[in-house]
Amino acid sequence: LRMEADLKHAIENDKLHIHYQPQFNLENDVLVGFEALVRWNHPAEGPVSPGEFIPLAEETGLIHSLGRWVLRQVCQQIHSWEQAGISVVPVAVNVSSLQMKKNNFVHILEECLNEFQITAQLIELEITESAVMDRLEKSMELLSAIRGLGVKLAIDDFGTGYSSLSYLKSFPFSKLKIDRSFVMDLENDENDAAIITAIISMAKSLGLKTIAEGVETELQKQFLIKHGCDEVQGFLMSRPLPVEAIETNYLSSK
Ligand code: G
Ligand code: G
Ligand code: MN
Ligand code: NA
Repeated sequence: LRMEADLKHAIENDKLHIHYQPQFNLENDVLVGFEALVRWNHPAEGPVSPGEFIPLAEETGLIHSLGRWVLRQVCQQIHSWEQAGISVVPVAVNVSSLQMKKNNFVHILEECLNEFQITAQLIELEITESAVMDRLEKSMELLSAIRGLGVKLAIDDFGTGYSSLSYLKSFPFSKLKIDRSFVMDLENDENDAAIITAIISMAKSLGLKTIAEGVETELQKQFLIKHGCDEVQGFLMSRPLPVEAIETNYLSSK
């Protein structure tokens, strides 16, 4: 109860912040995007993991105001980079299935884009398989509306849910994120290696880009290159970093 009140306070008083994790093209190591990951430094408890406070936010309904805060924060950041003449890459934002279930989601998204005059192509939403598969018809409507704004869509944590390929094909996704759990054991587990190669070739035939997350070793990276994965994200390249470090290490003026 205490944590719930504290989280609410943090959302309402801009006490959360965002770390950005770089994403790279596997062919040429060029920076292609960032994933926005929310962080909470509790005044008494210290850093609380999103693995803890996102579920809390989902249980308490705070996920709607938190999700909106993250989206606004990211749009504001992109706006401020553009104002400063910095070359910007697209930023991927995680969306909870509960946010998608609220019927004002597209409106909130549109509002954020307008408020900060963001080119829609600079925002990508990461949506989990299960969020889509749970309610196919509603999802199709919603995802089409989002795509209609020009915002890109990626399937997060792919391989952990139960996606039907025929539906995957009909939804307007442009990217598929191969879940970290398959990448992790790639070197020791033949099944995981086989699953990854299958996902990549399936994605290719469906016209989807692939990004592997949780890449921690050079061997994993080489495996992904060999099998035609498009992009990578993981500790091998960079941890999620605060804005200042992102600006110093990855961004430059036009
Ligand atoms: O950042 P970290 O690696 O600890 O993230 C843990 C989990 O929290 C991941 O599943 C990630 O998708 C989720 N997460 C991080 N930031 C956000 C966010 O802004 N919104 C939602 N819904 N989930 C997030
Ligand atoms: O569910 P989602 O894919 O959004 O979760 C992203 C989470 O993965 C974040 O918590 C992020 O900090 C974490 N992460 C990113 N790269 C790596 C990595 O290379 N190794 C591990 N163990 N975690 C990672
Ligand atoms: Mn994600
Ligand atoms: Na993921």
